[in-house]
Amino acid sequence: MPIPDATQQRHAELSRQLHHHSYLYHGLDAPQISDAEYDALLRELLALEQQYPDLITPNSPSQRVGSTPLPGFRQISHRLPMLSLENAFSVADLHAFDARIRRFLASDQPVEYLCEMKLDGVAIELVYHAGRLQHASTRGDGLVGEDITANARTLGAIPLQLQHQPPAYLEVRGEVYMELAPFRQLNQQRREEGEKTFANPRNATAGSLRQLDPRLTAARPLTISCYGLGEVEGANLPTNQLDMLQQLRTWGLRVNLETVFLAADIDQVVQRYQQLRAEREQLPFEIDGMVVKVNSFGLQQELGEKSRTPRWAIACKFPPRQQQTRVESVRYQVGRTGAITPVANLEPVNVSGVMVSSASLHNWDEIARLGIRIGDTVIVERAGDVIPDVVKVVTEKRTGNEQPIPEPQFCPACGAKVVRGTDEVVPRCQGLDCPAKLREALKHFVARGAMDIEGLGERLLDQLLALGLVTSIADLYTLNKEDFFKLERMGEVLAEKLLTAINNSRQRPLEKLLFGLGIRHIGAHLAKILSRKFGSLQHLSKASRDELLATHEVGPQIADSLLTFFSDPKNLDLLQRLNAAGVRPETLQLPAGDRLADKVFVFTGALERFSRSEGQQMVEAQGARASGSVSKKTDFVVAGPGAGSKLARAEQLGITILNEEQFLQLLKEDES
Ligand code: JCF
Repeated sequence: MPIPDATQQRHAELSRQLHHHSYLYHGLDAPQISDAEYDALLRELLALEQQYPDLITPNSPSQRVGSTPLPGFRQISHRLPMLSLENAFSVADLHAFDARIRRFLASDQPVEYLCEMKLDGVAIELVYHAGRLQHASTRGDGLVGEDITANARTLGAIPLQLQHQPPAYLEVRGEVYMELAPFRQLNQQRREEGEKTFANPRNATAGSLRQLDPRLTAARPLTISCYGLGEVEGANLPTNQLDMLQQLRTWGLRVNLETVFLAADIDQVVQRYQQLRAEREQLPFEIDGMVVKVNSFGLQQELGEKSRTPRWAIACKFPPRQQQTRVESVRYQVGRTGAITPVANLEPVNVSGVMVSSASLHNWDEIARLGIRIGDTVIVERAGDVIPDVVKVVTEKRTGNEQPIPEPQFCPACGAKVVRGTDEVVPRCQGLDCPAKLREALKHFVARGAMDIEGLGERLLDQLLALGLVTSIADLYTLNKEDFFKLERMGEVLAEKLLTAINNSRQRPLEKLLFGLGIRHIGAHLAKILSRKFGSLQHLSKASRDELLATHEVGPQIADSLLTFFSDPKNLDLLQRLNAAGVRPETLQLPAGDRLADKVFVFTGALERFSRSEGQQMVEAQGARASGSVSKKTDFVVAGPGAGSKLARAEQLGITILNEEQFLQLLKEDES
């Protein structure tokens, strides 16, 4: 289908604007438009590309969402080896580094160094042809890495298009990493959905970049900071490291420029190192040291390289945030789903400024892997997550009196039997009225992201539980002022506030309630998908396994979890009680016939009665979806004049084809 000139121009203009605003946001941390305005531009671009798929290029701003999964990663050779850095571990090592350099240069002048934070992530190389992203690869062994181009394209912080006269050919190196707050959030979400958590942000980053399905990478909060060059053609390069970093930023690449420090001599390097060690605890991301580079490219060239490391740079590592301490005992924590997690009670120890007195042992596989016993001396480490980890047992310190960590047979909170399924790594409490499960379920229910009952924190919940005022989630909605007055330090104003907050939660959207119920594997994201599709708890609770499985992103594990939840009389009773207490989430009105629910529509050709995005809104309002391409999964193709390849493909596959008139008629019938 020929693309009208005006459309092509508009598409180019939208691409330009989106690339530019992405650069302002990610590259400069200085957005000039709101997220909503950005989304509006992006949606307009997506609509054009849906109409004219030929507009889609690999570097279109639309491609951030991730393309289709890969069968595997190809290998890519780096034109110039990606060097690693030699390590220094002390101030003495830094002085030795400086002395070696001055000896090599036969110089008695001080050498100027650039100090950068050493980010703890994954090193990658980006290749740009004429300013357009061509390839991205991991460092690998330094000579050959893996082609992660499709995944790299999903990172907002990696420009798809460079700005301001980029070179004809540019290889740039940087560190991909994840900040601590999104890392903790990601782990929290994985815990909620019953998935394994990541040990630290670096593992989370590596795991995210190695996804074969780029759409999964797109959902991970990754960013990058660039720090070096590979081969470059067609540009006059700056003459030192600092100016080079500045140049990279001008081209649109993300550089942590604010944290680099230009040191006039090695003494200033040492000062900066001490300073950074202290600042480390306050940073929003993990660093494991400081990189020191001879600033002048001329001197760098003179110094050259050893086999795999440059002579002109060194990584001065920070001591790991580890300490030795002793496991005094083990306690068992009961989670919302009854999962019992072993936690080590430690002899309190200061780990680089933070007192640590317990560490999660995660599960019995982990206990077996580490071989931990009660009484053992262990190394604990703070590795990004809030709770520290035990990294190893100091077996040399064993006395012979250490005791194995027993797997509980009964729930520590309610005494009910616990059961560990064949493929599970933790036992679960089977008690129907376990107070620990109830406590965690309540905490989850009232939390932000769920029913968001402000002010009702852990301390108040514990008192409500202790006084027997709440024995089920539904009891929250029958509390009155007198009940609250029984709690410590409760006054008129606070009681009123809490009652209002509880009352306000009665009308939360369905997705919040569904998430708040804490059904296994149903995190916030799936709760949204399910509430869009089914519209009400009634519909969802009556859905068959096939109907559930026909839902976008719902697999057997999730379908079975929902079926189990809705077949338990206790849960049905809870829903009944919530309903009786006036908890009536806003629900979407699904058409009576429901014929269009989850059907897939493709719009093609020049539509005259409505725009593509209006068409999309119309079908989504009826629980259906719009897609950009025709496949076996397509139910209807709505074709306007001039429809081409998509129409042909639909005919080939025997898909129902509608003109605009027929489409509008279909929607109308469904509403009646
Ligand atoms: O932040 C880092 N992890 C980092 C690694 C920073 C640098 O400036 C590096 C590096 C690895 C090699 N520079 C080289 C040459």
